[in-house]
Amino acid sequence: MENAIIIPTYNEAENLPPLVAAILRLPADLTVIIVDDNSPDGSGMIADGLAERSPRVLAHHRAGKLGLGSAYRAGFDIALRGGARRILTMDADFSHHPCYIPHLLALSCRADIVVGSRYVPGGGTLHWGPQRQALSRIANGVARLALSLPANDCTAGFRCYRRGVLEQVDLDAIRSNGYSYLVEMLYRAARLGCRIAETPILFEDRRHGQSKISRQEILRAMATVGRLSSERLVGRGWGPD
Ligand SMILES: Nc1nc2c(ncn2[C@@H]2O[C@H](COP(=O)(O)OP(=O)(O)OP(=O)(O)O)[C@@H](O)[C@H]2O)c(=O)[nH]1
Ligand SMILES: [Mg+2]
Repeated sequence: MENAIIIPTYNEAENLPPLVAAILRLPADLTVIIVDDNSPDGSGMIADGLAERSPRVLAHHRAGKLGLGSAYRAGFDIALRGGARRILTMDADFSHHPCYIPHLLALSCRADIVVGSRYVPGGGTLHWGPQRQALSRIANGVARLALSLPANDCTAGFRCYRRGVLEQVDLDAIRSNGYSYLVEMLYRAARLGCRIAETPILFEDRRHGQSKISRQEILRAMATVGRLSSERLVGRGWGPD
């Protein structure tokens, strides 16, 4: 496979078929890797059906809801083993529109990681209330400043990684599992000197189904930023011996 796109799913039965169809229509050599966590709504069976109909779709099943970070990790392993040179990640709910994929791929000629970003000129969120907008902006601002991340949207899951990034970053050392996985991945890649570029996207509200973001998840993400920033200070010799 030349390029792989990892789609983690948990209860995305209504979104998955039209999303995969839209991706397969794109003029790009893409293999879709669906990582499903035994979704109660049958997304896993739908993924199997899609994989039966197209050799460009792979379905990977896990026993239960094991978290977004480890779902990416499982997908990365499959993509790397399959020889993919570029590995994308995206949500299954159409918040990340497939129309941006060719642009992410094109930009990855110039950068190690390309982020589909809400927070660069031309990007944004559609149909979000003021509370969610504020929460996302604050979380991003805190993560970016505390960790000196070279990106405006560090919690975005719409990304294109060059293969070398996933080979260089010690994936086993990433301790976060939920949404903070995205922050930790960017942090570790930036520390290794990876070049990060952003391209604007309009992030839409999910089409069907429910969000899996919980209050607990947000607290965990804040704790991750705290852990990484103290790791950074200790690394600079500012912490205890
Ligand atoms: N395999 C797997 N996928 C997950 C898990 N948690 C979330 N996902 C998927 O990860 C993607 C992002 O999750 P969402 O619930 O859409 O979170 P969000 O996009 O931040 O929030 P909303 O857009 O408001 O729903 C979706 O495709 C989910 O189905 C998990 O534990 N395992
Ligand atoms: Mg979503």
